[in-house]
Amino acid sequence: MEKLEDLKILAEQWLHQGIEFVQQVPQTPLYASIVVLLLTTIWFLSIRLFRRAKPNTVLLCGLSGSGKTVLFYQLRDGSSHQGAVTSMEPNEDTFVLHTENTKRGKTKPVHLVDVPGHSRLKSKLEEYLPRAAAIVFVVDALEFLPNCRAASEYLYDVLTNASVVKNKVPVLLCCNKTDKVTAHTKEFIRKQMEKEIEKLRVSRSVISAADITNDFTLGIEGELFSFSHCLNKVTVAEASGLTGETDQVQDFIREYVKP
Ligand SMILES: Nc1nc2c(ncn2[C@@H]2O[C@H](COP(=O)(O)OP(=O)(O)OP(=O)(O)O)[C@@H](O)[C@H]2O)c(=O)[nH]1
Ligand SMILES: [Mg+2]
Repeated sequence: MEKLEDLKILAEQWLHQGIEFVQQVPQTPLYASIVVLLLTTIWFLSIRLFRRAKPNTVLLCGLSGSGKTVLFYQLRDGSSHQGAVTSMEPNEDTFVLHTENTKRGKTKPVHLVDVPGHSRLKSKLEEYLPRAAAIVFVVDALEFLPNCRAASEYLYDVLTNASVVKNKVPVLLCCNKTDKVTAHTKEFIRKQMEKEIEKLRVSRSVISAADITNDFTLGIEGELFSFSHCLNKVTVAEASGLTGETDQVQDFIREYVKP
């Protein structure tokens, strides 16, 4: 009888130990799976948020009269809205590029901002630069030589802007108005502007020595300036906003604002 009692106690002890074991063992994987589930959810959510936050702002900038407003309407509506006057306010809109309207499938809208070239509105450009995913710097290829210095100074300011350097914002040097045979080629414009920026680099470093701060210095010390020395990618293209030859501009926009 006593033996039977002992056996009963032993069985009860085993049962208790078994229950404790069963309670302990499955809990570890349970916690682990909850943590894994939570982490995966956070990961997926952050990917979604990150994707949504990706900038889609493209800036059109350059001297007054270079053809930014005409280009803006050409990209949006497929027409040039002839008779554009000097813009006094930034012109901005979010849209799917006109040539993509007929395409099936997803096309991400682009937030395009045409920043007037008037010198009084320069502060406006500084407001938009930190938000830019890409910059189209428009140059008048017809009236290029008389404007070469001013255009190079403007481009120098863009390329040395703190947020442009920090975010490595890609820049397209868009040689516009190539519908006219007298327009300069993009190679000529690139070389002339590199030479002009080289001069500015030297003169501005002298000014900087007198304690006027420049955001950043451009190029490689001891070497003649070339756009390929910039930390951000600078490419050159030809376009005609007036006749709608904007393929290279659209390709550039789509490279940085993925459909
Ligand atoms: N031939 C030719 N003329 C153009 C082209 N694009 C613009 N123009 C002309 O250039 C002039 C200036 O064009 P806008 O688009 O107003 O110039 P903008 O860069 O917006 O100038 P701001 O607003 O003052 O900064 C207009 O008379 C246009 O008709 C082009 O591709 N070819
Ligand atoms: Mg304009």
